[in-house]
Amino acid sequence: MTQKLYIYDHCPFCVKAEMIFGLKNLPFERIILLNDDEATPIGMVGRKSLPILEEDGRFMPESMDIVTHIDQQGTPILTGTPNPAITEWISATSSTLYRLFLPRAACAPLPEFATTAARAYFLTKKEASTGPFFEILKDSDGEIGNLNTMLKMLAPLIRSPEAVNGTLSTDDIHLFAHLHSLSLIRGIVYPPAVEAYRQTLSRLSGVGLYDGIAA
Ligand SMILES: N[C@@H](CCC(=O)N[C@@H](CS)C(=O)NCC(=O)O)C(=O)O
Repeated sequence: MTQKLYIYDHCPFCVKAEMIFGLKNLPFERIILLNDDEATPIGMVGRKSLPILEEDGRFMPESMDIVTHIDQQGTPILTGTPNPAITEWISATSSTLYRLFLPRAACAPLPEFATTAARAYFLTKKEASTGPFFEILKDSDGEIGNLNTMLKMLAPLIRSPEAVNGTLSTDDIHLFAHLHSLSLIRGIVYPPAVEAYRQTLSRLSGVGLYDGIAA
């Protein structure tokens, strides 16, 4: 049985679902939808939201439901206890991260934006909540500086480059997805422990970082 995962490349929730396949070395078919394709996800699960897992003709939405479901195939690997400090760090950095991330994603050479209509759909939808991307991009040095300060606080929380708390847990799914989005932002400085962690998790999960296209 080949499991199909419908995703957008830039989507942090989709990264979470992809990670569990890579971490467990399980094969899956990676299907990237155009961002303005509403019919496909709505036809599958009744709403336009990815990721969606297709298994035996059945469809499962919700990234962490997919992670749990796939982790339960064979021997589970996300056995570590989460650390509330990681959740706090993620939530303290989320709004700045996504404010800086969305305008950069809108310009990035990603397959979900392969048509002008798909890219315009994303831009229009996201600008409606963030305000004009032009304003965000005009002056992001201060916010990048704040994220760099926060990364210095993350470094001592990383117990091992292979698992933030020493043993793989759902914290690794959430934290790496967050760092994956961050990798699209140029000017971010990774302390050595954070750099070792994000490179190792990228290798172990098979999810590439955006360093090469950071803007
Ligand atoms: N709770 C959902 C959230 C998924 C989600 O928000 N996906 C976004 C992409 S990052 C989406 O599909 N949005 C549709 C749209 O913006 O058109 C999950 O964890 O899977």
